[in-house]
Amino acid sequence: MKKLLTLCIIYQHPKILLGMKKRGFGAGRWNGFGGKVYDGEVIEDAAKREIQEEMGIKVENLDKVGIIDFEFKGNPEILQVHIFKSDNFSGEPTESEEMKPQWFHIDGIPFKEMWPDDIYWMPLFLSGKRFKGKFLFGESDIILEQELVEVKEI
Ligand code: 6U4
Repeated sequence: MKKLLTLCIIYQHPKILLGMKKRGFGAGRWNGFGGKVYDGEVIEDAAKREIQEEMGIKVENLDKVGIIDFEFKGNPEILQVHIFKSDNFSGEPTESEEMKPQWFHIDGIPFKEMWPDDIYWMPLFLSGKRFKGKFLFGESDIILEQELVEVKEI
């Protein structure tokens, strides 16, 4: 079974906007903004909706830059995360019940407090590349297997 998720990172060079996830899946980690895609919802619309819900801003120009499949050993469910980039938005990033937004300089991205896969694909993200990948996590979210390739189109 495959579950579709979105993940959006606002990138205004030299800073990216991340959020501290306060509850739910990935709580306690800095992450991009996003969540589940509803049945019948266009993936990009789901990303916009989550950004609005999680920090009260509106984004228009989302660029899809990556797709990564995540699997947890012993669990047949695949989380397919569609990763988007945006360089502008309207409104003021505001803390919600789910996320606390914060800007980070790209030389100070808090990888130790992020999902362990982020350190692998973030350099591709920051250099404007597109990518596809697959990560298998074991206990304590240790990476057991990974594949990551740059692609021309997504
Ligand atoms: P609700 O329904 O709000 O309780 P929640 O458990 O908060 O859901 P969800 O599904 O809304 O979580 O969002 C999970 C978020 O985490 C999505 O933006 C995708 C992102 N995500 C999941 N696995 C990730 C991973 N390995 N690396 C990463 N982001 C990941 O950088």
